[in-house]
Amino acid sequence: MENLLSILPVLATDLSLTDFTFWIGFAAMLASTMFFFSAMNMVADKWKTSMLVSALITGIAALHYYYMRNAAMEGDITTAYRYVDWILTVPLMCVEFYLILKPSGATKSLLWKLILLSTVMLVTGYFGEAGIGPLDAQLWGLVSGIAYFAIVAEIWFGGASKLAKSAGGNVESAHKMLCKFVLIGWAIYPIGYMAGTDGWYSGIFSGLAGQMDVIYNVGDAINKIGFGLVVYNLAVSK
Ligand SMILES: *C/C=C(C)/C=C/C=C(C)/C=C/C1=C(C)CCCC1(C)C
Repeated sequence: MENLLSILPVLATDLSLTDFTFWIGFAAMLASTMFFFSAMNMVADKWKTSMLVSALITGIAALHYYYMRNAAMEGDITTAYRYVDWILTVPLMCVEFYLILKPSGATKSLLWKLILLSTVMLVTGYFGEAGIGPLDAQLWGLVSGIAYFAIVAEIWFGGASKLAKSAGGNVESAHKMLCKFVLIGWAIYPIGYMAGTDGWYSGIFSGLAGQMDVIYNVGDAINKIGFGLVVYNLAVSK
C-alpha cells in the first residue's frame, strides 16, 4: 500500500490507509450521487422515487465522509458522525426494499418493522462503541447482532420474500440481490466492530486491530453504491 500511494504525488505524504479510504470513499459517494440523480431522468416514472432514494443514501454518506475524513486526519474519533450517517441511510435502504415491493402490495407495517429493527441494531451498536449504558461492547454487539438477524430473516423468509415471489421477474431478482447485500455485504460491519472493540473475539480479530474505520469504509462503499446500482439496474430493465 505504501508503494502504491507514493505513485500519486498528492498522496505521497504520511496519509494513512484510514485517511486514504475516507478520501476515496468521499469521492466515490459524491460521484455515485451525481450518477443516481441524473439517472432519475432516464428511468420510468414509477422508479424515479427509488432512484432519488439511492442518490440520497450516497449523498448523505458523502457529506459525512467529508466530515469524517477531516476528523480522522486531525486524529479525532469518527464514531458519532458514523452513526448519524447510518441512522439516516440504513432506514433509507429499508425504504428501497419497500418501494420495489410496493406495487406487489408491500405495506407500511413492513417498512416500519425494518426501520425499527435497524434502529435497534444501530443504537445498540453505538452504545457498544461509545461505552454507554449497562452492557459492555460484546453484549451490546450481541443485541445488535440479534436485530441484524431479524432483518435478514424478514427479508429472506418473511413477508417481504413472499411479496417478491408474487411479483416475480425483475422485481424478484432485484429483491434477491438486495437480500444478498444485506446477508453478505452488511456482515462486514460486525467484523469492523469486533476489530475495534474488546470482547471474547479480541484474540481472533487482533490482526485487524486499528482497522475499524477502514473496514466500515469498505462496507459502506460496497453496500451503499451496490444497493443503488441494483435499483438502477431494475429501473432500466424492461
Ligand atoms: C450504509 C450503512 C450501512 C448499510 C450500515 C450497516 C450497519 C450494520 C449492518 C451494522 C451492524 C452491527 C452489528 C450487526 C453488530 C455490531 C454493531 C454493528 C452496529 C456494527
